[in-house]
Amino acid sequence: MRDSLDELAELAATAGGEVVGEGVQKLDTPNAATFIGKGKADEFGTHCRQHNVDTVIFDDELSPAQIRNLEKVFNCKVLDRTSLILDIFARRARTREGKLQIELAQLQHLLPRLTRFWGHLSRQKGGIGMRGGEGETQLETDRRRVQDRIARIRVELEVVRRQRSTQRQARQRNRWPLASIVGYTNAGKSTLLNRLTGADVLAVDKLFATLDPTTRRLRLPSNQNVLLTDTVGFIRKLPHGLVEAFKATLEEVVQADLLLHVVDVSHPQANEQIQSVDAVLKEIGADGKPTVMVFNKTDRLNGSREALNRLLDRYPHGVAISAASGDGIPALLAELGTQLRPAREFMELKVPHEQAGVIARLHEVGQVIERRYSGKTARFKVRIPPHFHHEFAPFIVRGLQAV
Ligand SMILES: Nc1nc2c(ncn2[C@@H]2O[C@H](COP(=O)(O)OP(=O)(O)OP(=O)(O)O)[C@@H](O)[C@H]2O)c(=O)[nH]1
Ligand SMILES: [Mg+2]
Repeated sequence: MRDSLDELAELAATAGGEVVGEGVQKLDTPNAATFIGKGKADEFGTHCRQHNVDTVIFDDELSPAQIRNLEKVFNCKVLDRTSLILDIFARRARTREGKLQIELAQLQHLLPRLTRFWGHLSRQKGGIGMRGGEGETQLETDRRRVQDRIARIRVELEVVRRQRSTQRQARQRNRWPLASIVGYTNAGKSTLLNRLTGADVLAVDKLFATLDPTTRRLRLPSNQNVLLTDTVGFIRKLPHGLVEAFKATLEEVVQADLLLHVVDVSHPQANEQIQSVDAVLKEIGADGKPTVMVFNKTDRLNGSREALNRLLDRYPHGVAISAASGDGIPALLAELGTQLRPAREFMELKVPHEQAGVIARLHEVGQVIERRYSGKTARFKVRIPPHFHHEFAPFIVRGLQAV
């Protein structure tokens, strides 16, 4: 409860709010009309008036009726956790696709509220919540127009997605294995991608710094190539609409051959964050994939490695690193190589020297373990992914055991 509230405060700050107070109430069942009890609501109302509060945010999802009733008592805007997360996403989205997806999720979240209380919602201006451009005008329109907009976004998204899938198909012709970096927001995913590939992805101490996926090629010391994608961070109680909206980003995760699950081990809630990430992975159908657990930020442990050791007991193949300092990166690369290896065939090839293209291709897609030149041909012992088999079939001397 405490940590969830701390996180909510951090989310509010991320959305540009200043937190001036907070409160908790234990109830067996939420009050149907006001979520919290009447007395507590009045108490909050007084506090709001005294401190000129303009927004109250609840760490749960509220019904449209609860929001309306609470706004009457507080005499200020009331948001739930879902609207707050949507708001942050709306501020961060950069690509056309990202923007469309978030607007869609926001409109869908607002629609039931618009249906009955749009007059009330139209009062909302500025601050945290729906904002800017299309969003603000939507609040002043009727339900019909919101629905029309939703329909138009769906069509546009379909077009953008088709383009993306063409790009993906082009990449798949290359058939390098795909690895996705997943993890709780702020765990250090982008820092890791930057560290491993020299990418230039924004990595800052903010929740949801990354929304749009970035993919870079990583060449392992074992000469294996892998396409590494940095993805949107996960969070507990991720609004369901957002999971839907981010299917495109998360498609990279669903298609991945391997997941790197980055955990901030210096965070007191590391275990809960792992569970939240696993829950989202399950929800999008990406559970059960080969996964390398990456225990990040070891530089912040200050000698107290107890929590880390417990995690390493639980995940024996986990790797402890500091993406910031580079500590443990060689071990991580080795583990990635091991995890990807089963997807490779070991074979011996004989290629005439004049087939320079074939030799170049071999180095590009395969891992050359041994090379010998004799007369007109070059002999290679290589490990290549099975789907390249046909390209080199004419040159195979013998297939060795898969290792
Ligand atoms: N001390 C320390 N800080 C780190 C390490 N890795 C990342 N950070 C910091 O943690 C913060 C978040 O890092 P990001 O790489 O943006 O995290 P992310 O997982 O991509 O976060 P989102 O995209 O917001 O979900 C940044 O301030 C990083 O500098 C690490 O190994 N050690
Ligand atoms: Mg990031």
